[in-house]
Amino acid sequence: MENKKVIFSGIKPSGDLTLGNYLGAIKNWVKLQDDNQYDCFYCVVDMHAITVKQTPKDLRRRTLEVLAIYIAAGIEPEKNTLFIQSHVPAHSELSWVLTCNSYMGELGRMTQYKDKSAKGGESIGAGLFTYPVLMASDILLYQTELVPVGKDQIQHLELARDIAMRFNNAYSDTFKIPEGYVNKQASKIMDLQNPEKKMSKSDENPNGYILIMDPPEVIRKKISRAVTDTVGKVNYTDDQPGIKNLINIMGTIRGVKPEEIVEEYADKGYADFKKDVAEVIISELQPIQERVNELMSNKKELEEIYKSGAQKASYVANKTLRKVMKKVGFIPR
Ligand code: AQP
Repeated sequence: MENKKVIFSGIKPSGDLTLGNYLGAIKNWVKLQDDNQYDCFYCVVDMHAITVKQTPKDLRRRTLEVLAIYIAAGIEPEKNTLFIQSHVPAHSELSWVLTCNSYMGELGRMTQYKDKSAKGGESIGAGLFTYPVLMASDILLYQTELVPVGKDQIQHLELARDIAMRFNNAYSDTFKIPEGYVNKQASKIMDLQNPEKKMSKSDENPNGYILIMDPPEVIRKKISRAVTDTVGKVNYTDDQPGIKNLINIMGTIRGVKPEEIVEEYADKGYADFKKDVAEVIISELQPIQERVNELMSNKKELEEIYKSGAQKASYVANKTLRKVMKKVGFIPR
């Protein structure tokens, strides 16, 4: 345990999880666990979810469902620390200290803030602006070395690094400087209706995403409706972004390179290709869905997992927090 590198990652329960979350994040985590060289902390970041308005009942269900999906996808609670962010108060405590060590300018440059605030008009929550600092706190509390993320989160990770280095320079070495870990082929799964934009769980058009819990007939329908092009040939190129995205999806699930798929479908049309893509997704997701439903029907098992996870996480997080508080000049409790 002592010599293992620390990994931290999380997903916010702001909507039902998509295939993008699964292939860009969770599937990677499972692989990392099998490497057996890492000490992994996987969190359901419910405090991030409330940066946009949530219905409390849905947030409660989704928080547990995200945890159930982690476990169903193969992340073993015995080998990893699985917990809910709001159960470890150190996250919000460190976040305040780091907010006071961050600049308006750097936070204002975050693309996700710019995108989301552009849609928000007059009533943009301040949490949307400061959320990358909370994410930095999540990562830095565990002396994380590696953060498996999709491409969309790289900018936030860079910010976490900047904040950590600034703090270390001002107060002496406190935080490890984290690195990103991106799975190239699944780094950005795109929207099925608009393949120029990433697949997102909070999208208004449900045809743009596949949910991890979507039933087979819905998956078939969504894939058959996915936007393609008029070329009519399965090529892996930026000129055919819809097809490229479907190749990435199929390739990531099957663990094969895009070129192999292009070769396989050289003599086939889009209809055949799409049919197979749908079936590959369905066979990947079906066992996960069954296990999620099992876990959600008996919450006791989940409760034991998140409670013991929060205890383990708090122990590690509080060690870092105590150092930080001492260094900035707070009186020890
Ligand atoms: N389309 C995607 N392709 C690859 N990876 C993705 N991730 C999200 N979408 C894709 C990765 O999933 C992890 C958790 O993300 P998150 O839910 O905490 O935040 P997000 O990136 O903002 O995800 P969404 O689905 O777009 O949520 P909303 O719509 O609520 O903002 C991260 O590792 C992310 O890279």
